[in-house]
Parts: sequence; structure tokens; C-alpha cells
Amino acid sequence: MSTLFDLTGRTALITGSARGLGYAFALGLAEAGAKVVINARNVEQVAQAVDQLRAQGHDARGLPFDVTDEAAVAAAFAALDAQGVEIDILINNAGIQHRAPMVELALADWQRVIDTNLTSAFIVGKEAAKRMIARGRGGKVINIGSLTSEAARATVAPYTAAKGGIKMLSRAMAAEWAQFGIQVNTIGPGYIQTDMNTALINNPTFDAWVKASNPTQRWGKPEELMGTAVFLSSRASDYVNGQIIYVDGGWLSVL
Ligand code: GCO
Repeated sequence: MSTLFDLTGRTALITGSARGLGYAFALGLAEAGAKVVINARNVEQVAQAVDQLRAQGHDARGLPFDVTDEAAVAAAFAALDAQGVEIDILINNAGIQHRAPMVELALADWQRVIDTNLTSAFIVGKEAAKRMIARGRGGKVINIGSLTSEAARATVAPYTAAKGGIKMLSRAMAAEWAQFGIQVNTIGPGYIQTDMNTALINNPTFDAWVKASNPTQRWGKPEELMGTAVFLSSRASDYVNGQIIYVDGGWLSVL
């Protein structure tokens, strides 16, 4: 089998990977041979995810930290340095949702979403890229966008602004880091069956809207995002930079 998609010998840090899409990304990369570093703020959830991956024979370790806390991120990378763990692949997946009409939205809630969904990618990406550049053997950064990187939905303004920013942050990172052999791209998930979307899935009107709005006529599954993450983490994408790949059932491509 081609080694083009083989991640053996590479180590990946996936933020927000104790569950949902982040866990699916971690599992997908592990199945392609990568060692994976699991992150979330919750120590117990990180430990559970690590145990699940190890039970499947994968090389996994935990690294709980708050992606919005610059000092905590620096300390986490210092701990990896001390352990001799070098991050070759970073997936900035950590994200939250807050649904409210803008005229009722508190600034604190706006800021919390922007900090978690956008600024964290800068904070964590900077720490990872500094080390990738110093090592001189390139690397991969994958930022996680959304359909709202392209089109807006009412009542999720901070999430939409953050995900639009993520698409352009990937391009800004590519502009500065491509010369060092680092590829930076974005994955744009459609409506996927994750905990964050439980309220939407259980709302018959919203559920019907999702199924009517994409030609595949269904919600996506977290495991359906694994292949794109492996592709963008592997040698197969060494000349792909600054792109966004929508894994959305065709939503954005069909009227
Ligand atoms: C929402 C959802 C979306 C999806 C996804 C769509 O409230 O509309 O949470 O944001 O999670 O981002 O691509």
C-alpha cells in the first residue's frame, strides 16, 4: 500500500480532542500510524480518551490545557519539550458554540467564542510553528472551520466571525510558514452529529432544514472527517497550502 498517507513516525497534537470531531481526528491520525497527543481542559475527559485510544492499540498521551491561556499553552509545549515530544502535526480543533441574537449577546459571550474558536489557533499555532521552523523538517497545521467560514446563519455571529477568521488565519499562516515546509490548511465540516449540535439534531424543524439543504440529505458523521484530516496531515498534501476543504455533503456547492 502507498506510504503517501502513512503517518508512522509523526506526532500529532489535536486540541479539543477528548470527544466529538477532535476525537475523530485523533483516531483517524492514529489509525494512519501517528502518535497522538489528546487535549482538552478537562483532565478526566482527556484521560478517558487516551485510555480508549490505547485500548485500540494506538500510541496516545494526554496533555490537558486551556487553549485560550497563553501561559498554559507555553507551559504545555515546554512540558512536551522536556519529554522530547516533537509535534509534527497540529490540528486546532478546540471550539465552542453560543447561540443568541446579536442584540441580546453579551460581550463576554462574544469574546469567549472568539478566544476559543479563533485566538487559540494563533496561540497554539505559534508555539507549534516556532518549533517546526527550528527543527527544519516542516510540519502540518490544520485549522477547523465550518460552513460558517463561508456563509452565515442567524444567531451564531461570534462563531461565524471566528470561523471566517480561521479560514483567513490559515492563509496568513501559509503566507509566513510555507517557506519552512509547513502546510497550513482548513477543514470545513458541514452539519455533523456531535455533542455541540445535539439541540439542533433533536429539533425536528432544524433537522429537516439540514436534510433539505444538502444534496446528501443527511447529517455528517464525525468519522467522515477522518480521511480529510489524514490527507492534510500526510505527504500527500505537501504542495497544498492555504486551502479549505469542505466536508459538507455538497451543501455549499448545490443550490
Ligand atoms: C450551528 C451549528 C454549526 C455547525 C457547523 C456547521 O449552530 O449552526 O453549531 O455551527 O456546528 O459549524 O458547519
